[in-house]
Amino acid sequence: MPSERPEEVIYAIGDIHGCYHPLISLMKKVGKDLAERNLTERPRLIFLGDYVDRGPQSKNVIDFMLSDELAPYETHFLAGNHDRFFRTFLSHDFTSDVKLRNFANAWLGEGGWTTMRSYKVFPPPEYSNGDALADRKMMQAQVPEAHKAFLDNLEPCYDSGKYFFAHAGVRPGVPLARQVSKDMLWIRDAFLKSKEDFEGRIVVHGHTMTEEPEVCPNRIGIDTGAYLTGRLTCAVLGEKQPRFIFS
Ligand SMILES: [Mn+2]
Repeated sequence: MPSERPEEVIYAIGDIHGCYHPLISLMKKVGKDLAERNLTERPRLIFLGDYVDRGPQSKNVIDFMLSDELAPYETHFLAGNHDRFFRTFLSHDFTSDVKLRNFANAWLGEGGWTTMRSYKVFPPPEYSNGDALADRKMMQAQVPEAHKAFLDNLEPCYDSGKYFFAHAGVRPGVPLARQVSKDMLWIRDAFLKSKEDFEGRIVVHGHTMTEEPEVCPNRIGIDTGAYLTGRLTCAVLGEKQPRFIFS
């Protein structure tokens, strides 16, 4: 259900992908932006998912999400497709070693090896035998319980009433209340090319990289490819026009 609260300000941050230093730099600037305001309540801070993979410091990024640094904000942590890869590798009940291996190799190909290394597990370029099982056991031992709980508790979306936040976007033609996780984690062209009015909401998303934040009538994309560019983006919403803060 949409929240009925006045929207003084909402900060939304795109795909972090293990880029801890850009995250720290960005959060300092967001903190300064917040200090310059006179808000009557804690502002909302929405993370659009993809905390892990590709960049070097996934573990530090999740530590930061669990730290007191975020106390000034009402936080909402959305799930990204990469966070789902990580959680599945850790805890899915694979029915055979081959299925685990195939999944592990798919995750390695998506940059999962950087996440494993950040937890001090060092996978081969590709699994060919029972090694995936051994590495999974090591990861299960190395990843703190609080990190597992963080992955388990990620939200699929957040609806502020004026904005609808989801990692990848939404499926056109489907009511917002009936969107499914698979679309909100993975969708690209069908959403990106859509001119649909999404029940009056502007959909705020990451997942698909653009050089600059992309502001359309029905959506705002803020994945500026931090792991390639070092540039992490925060959208500042709730004023007349969206604004952006960069790391
Ligand atoms: Mn991503």
